[in-house]
Amino acid sequence: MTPIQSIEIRKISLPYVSRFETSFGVETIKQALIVTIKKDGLIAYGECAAMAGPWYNEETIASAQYILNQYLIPQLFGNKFDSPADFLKATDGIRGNNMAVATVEMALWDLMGKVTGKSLSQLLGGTKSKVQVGVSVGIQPSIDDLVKTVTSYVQDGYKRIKLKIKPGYEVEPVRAIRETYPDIMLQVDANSAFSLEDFHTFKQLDDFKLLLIEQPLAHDDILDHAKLQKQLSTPICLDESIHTPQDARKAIEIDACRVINIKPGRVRGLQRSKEIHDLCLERKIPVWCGGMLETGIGRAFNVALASLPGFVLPSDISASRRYFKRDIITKEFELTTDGTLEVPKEPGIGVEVDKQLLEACTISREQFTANQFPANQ
Ligand code: OSB
Ligand code: MG
Repeated sequence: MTPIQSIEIRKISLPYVSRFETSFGVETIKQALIVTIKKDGLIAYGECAAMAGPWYNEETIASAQYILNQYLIPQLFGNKFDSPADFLKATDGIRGNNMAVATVEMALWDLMGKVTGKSLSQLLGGTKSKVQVGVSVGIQPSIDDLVKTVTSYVQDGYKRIKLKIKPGYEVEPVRAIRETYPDIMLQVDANSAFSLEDFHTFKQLDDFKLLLIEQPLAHDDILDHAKLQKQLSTPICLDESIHTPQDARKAIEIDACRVINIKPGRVRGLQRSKEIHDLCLERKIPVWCGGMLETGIGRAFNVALASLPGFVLPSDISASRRYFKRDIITKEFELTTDGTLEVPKEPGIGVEVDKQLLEACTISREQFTANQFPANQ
């Protein structure tokens, strides 16, 4: 590959259409890093999944920015990587910081798609032209509000609903939605807010025909999840606890989960996402693609990933308008009548970035060029 011309990291800020409350806090504005890599007249994009603060995992926008500036960008200019896999290999010495690494790894996948004229789905071995999706519903001020919110999503055409739960807000919300929608695909996500002492709550949730219970216990635990899974018939799905294919293997081996949520940012990018997918397919563990309330750029990567055959459960990838008044891509993701999103067919991420809007929501930027790293040339 010829060398990279320039890299830009911008911080963006884009208000959500509605507040999003989870067991760890409330989000009202999407803040993210968008990376652009220029090479041979092509522009490739990456979106960092880290949140503003270390609530979901240990990374933050600022920590990712630091790792990008200090380690990843110098490495990019120092090497002529032929593939995202080469880049990933070169980051072996960097422990953790998966979301920072994934930002560049994914931009390199976009670049590879644009260089070869192939869509991301094609490059990854996707088999589906549309992907089944659901909506993740934040904690609501009251059960009434919850029923109204869920109803509006059901009317939009969503076929699977995920309810965020926290201690004191679990059984009643689930009961209310089950009573209103006896047959809808329903699941819950605790974002690690409970412990084994809350066993009784999970025993109650076990009676509501839930598709799965996502990350009920600690973010760094798999042992207690295995203890809980043994006593529940509802599958446990791990999100926060899985950072690597090895984590996935260990969790499956001790039966800590029967489903895995794959988020490319959390697991260091698309290569590792695919490895976890392949492992789960082999072990007959269903997977689905999680979301981090991404902009259309991050969403395009998630949709491509979800087109792989093992993604048999609906993913947390909703239409653009569920998140933003106006998404930063020219053709927004829209929900089809069968509750799916179409997989882009154009090269790379297959969506065009609305440069004007991207510019308008940019609050700071840094530009890097090869001649800033003379030691690497
Ligand atoms: O746990 O899945 C999660 C958003 C931010 C952080 C963590 C999670 C989520 C979601 C949103 O559930 C899913 C989406 O992007 O629509
Ligand atoms: Mg989750």
